[in-house]
Amino acid sequence: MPVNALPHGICRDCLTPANTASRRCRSCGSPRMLAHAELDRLSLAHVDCDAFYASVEKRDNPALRDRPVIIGGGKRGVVSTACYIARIHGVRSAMPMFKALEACPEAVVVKPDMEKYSRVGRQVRSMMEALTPMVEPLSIDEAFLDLAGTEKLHAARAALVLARFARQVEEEVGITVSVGLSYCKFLAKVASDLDKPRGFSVIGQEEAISFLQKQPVTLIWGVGKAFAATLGKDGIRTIGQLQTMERNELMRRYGTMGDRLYHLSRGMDERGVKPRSEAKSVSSETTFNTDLSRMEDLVPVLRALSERVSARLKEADIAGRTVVLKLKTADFRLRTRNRQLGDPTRLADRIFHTGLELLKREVDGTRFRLLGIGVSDLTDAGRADPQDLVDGLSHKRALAEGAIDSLREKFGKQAVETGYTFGRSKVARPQRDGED
Ligand code: DCP
Ligand code: MG
Repeated sequence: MPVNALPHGICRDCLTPANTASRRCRSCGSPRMLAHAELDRLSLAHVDCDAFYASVEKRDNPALRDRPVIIGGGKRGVVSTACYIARIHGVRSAMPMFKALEACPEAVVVKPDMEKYSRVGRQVRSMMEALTPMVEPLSIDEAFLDLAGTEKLHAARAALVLARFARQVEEEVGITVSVGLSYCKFLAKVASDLDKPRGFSVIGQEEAISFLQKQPVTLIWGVGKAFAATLGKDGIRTIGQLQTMERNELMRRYGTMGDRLYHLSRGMDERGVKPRSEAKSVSSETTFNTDLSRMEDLVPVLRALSERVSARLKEADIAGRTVVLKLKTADFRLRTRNRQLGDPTRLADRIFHTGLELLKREVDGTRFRLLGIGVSDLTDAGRADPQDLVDGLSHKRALAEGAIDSLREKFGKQAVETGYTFGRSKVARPQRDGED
């Protein structure tokens, strides 16, 4: 059924309910109508600011409004983001600046002002939190919101609350957002991207399967380039193909990832919105059976713990900027050492090598009963481990780590051991593990 023939609608400009199939709002004449048969029932949303850094700069300098604007440069020489005018010319995030300027020579380049963007990001977030405590930020400019159960409070259904919110952000903050509304996280996030900028897309239960059928496998969370290539080798390119495969078959081929493919391809996603105010750090530690003092005994433990921390960061799609090493001596004295990185990381290799540097200074014959490693200063993973910043060698390591991750995804955790954990000595085997 075409969207504009459906009954439950709202005008996104004047917020008047529209129960007709009209293309334009009867009240204000706006063509920005939102209509969907399930509009009354859906309450899980993903909100993402449009061309975030660029929009903030345009807001603060109206002379830039109609110009192609690129945020980036600085020491890394890559594009952080480009406004939608610059995107028409092919400019994209993470593109080297020289390429971006080849594509769009008339672009105005603005250096990023992170402090300002964080401030604006926090302002938008607090406006979300005024709607519901169920806000799960994913990064500086995006979050999931679960508005279930807030209809009474707002005297309005979720769709209207969100349309009002989008308008309020424009008026009070001076930037635009795109909203995706659905019944689950996966499709809410997909929806917010469908109609950017200033978008509002709805994916209901009814059309989920048919919508997904035509989409490429890369739409699925966790299917990156490497994994898509693996699927491609098996002849699987669309989500529709996954929809025809049995769960057992997918799990046999791709392990736990297969399970995810099975469920998400069918629009089944049970993950709830988790407000993430609590997590300040991600760490993993272990108490040894026997106290350890030698580098060769401690290093494999550090490696294994770094991998565990990294796995959890990757799982949660976050990264940390400060690496923290924790040691407890045989006489229960606690030592914590930390080092701040230039950019947040979620790579086991960077966590491990930073931890190793810190560990080297502590190993002087002292006997230790506990070793822990973690990261704090958590951020979203988007800005983690920029490829051009890491030196050539560690860039290779990062690529290798990506390859290891996809092998593990395919064959299970035990499939790949690195030189450091391989043959880890019995004495270092943890007696008790802890995480927080
Ligand atoms: N960012 C960055 N480097 C990247 C990706 C993003 O520095 N490789 C920064 C700049 C973006 C902000 O994070 O403005 C938000 O990221 P998004 O992926 O949401 O991108 P935008 O908000 O810029 O654009 P869109 O309208 O596609 O959401
Ligand atoms: Mg954005």
